[in-house]
Amino acid sequence: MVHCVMTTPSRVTLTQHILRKQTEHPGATGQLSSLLTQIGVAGKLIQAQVRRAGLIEIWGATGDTNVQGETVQKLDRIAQDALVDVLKYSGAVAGMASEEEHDSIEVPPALAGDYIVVFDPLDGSSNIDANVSIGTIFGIFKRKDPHEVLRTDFLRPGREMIAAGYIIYSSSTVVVYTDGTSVDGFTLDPAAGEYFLSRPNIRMPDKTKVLSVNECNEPYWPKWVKPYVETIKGRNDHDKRRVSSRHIGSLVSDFHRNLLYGGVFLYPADSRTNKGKLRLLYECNPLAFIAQAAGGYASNGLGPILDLQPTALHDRATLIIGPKADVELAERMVKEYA
Ligand code: P6P
Repeated sequence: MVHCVMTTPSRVTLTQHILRKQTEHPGATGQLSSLLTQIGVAGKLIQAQVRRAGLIEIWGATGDTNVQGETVQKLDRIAQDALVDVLKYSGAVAGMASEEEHDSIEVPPALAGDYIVVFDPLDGSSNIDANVSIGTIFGIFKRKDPHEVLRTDFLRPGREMIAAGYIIYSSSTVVVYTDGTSVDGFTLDPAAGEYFLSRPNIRMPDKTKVLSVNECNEPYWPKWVKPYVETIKGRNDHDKRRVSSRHIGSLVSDFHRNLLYGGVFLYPADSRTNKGKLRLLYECNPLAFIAQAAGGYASNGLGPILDLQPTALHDRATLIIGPKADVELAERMVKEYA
C-alpha cells in the first residue's frame, strides 16, 4: 500500500508558506524567501523582550530622543538593533531605512543582497508602559542598481514595493505579510517557537464597522474631517449601532483590527504642522500596500498613498485607510470642503 503524502500539512509554518509562494516565481533566487523568514526571526527576538518589558527594567525611556524628536523607549532600541542585525546578515539586504535612524543604513557589499527594507521597528512605542499592543512595520523593495545603493532606492513610490507586512506584539505575536497578491496572517506558537498560518488570504470587509481617529485633534482638523466623521457616525440609528469607535493610539494594532473587521483609520494633517503625523515610507506605505492587496484602499485625501513621491526618508503624510468606498468618500469630501 503506497501512502500518498499530504499536499498541505495540517499546520503550515511561515517558512513553508514563504517557500510555497517562491515556487510561483520560477526565476526566484530564494533571497526574498530568506529575507521574509529572517524578519520572522527578528519578530521572535523582539517579542521575547516585549513580553518581559516590566520585568527586566527595560521599561520606560532611555532619556535619549530619536530623529523625530521623540523620547526613545528602551524597547525601541532593542527592536531596532534586532532588526538591523538580522537584516544585515540575511544575505538578502543591500540597504535599510528605519524610523530610528536619521540616515539610511548600507550593508557592507560583501554581505549585501538584492533588497531594500524600510521599517518602523516598534510602532506605538509611546504605549509600552501601558502594556498596549505595539508592532513592527516593514516594506521591501528590489534594489535599483546591483553595484551601489542609491538614494532613489528609498525615495520611491510605495507602489514599487514587492512585499510588505507587520508583526504585532499583543495577546499573541502575529505576522501579517503580502507579496502583493494575497495577505496572510501567522500566529507564533510560543511552545514550538514557530509561526503557523492562522488567517489565510485576509480580505478587508467592504463595510465600515469601525472608525479609528483621535477625536481630541478636532480643533486642528481640516474642514472636511468633522463632516466626514459625522457622516460615518450618522449611519447609526436609534436601534442599531452599525459603526463603533475604536482607537488605541497604536497604528499597527488599529490597522490590524480594521483590516479584519472592516474599519477606517484616519490621521489627517492638522493646522499645527500642516503635515500628517504618520511617516510615509515605513508606516503609511507598507499598510497601504497591504490594504490594497486585501481589497481596501489608502489615500492622503488627494490620491493613493502608494503614488506619493517621497522627498526625504522621514516624510509624513495624511493617512486615510480602510474599505475602498469610505476612503473614496473622504477624497470626495476633501474636494467638497477645499
Ligand atoms: P496621536 C504612535 O506613536 C503613532 O505613531 C501611531 O502608532 C499612532 O496611530 C499615532 O502615533 C497616535 O498619535 O497623536 O493620536 O497620539
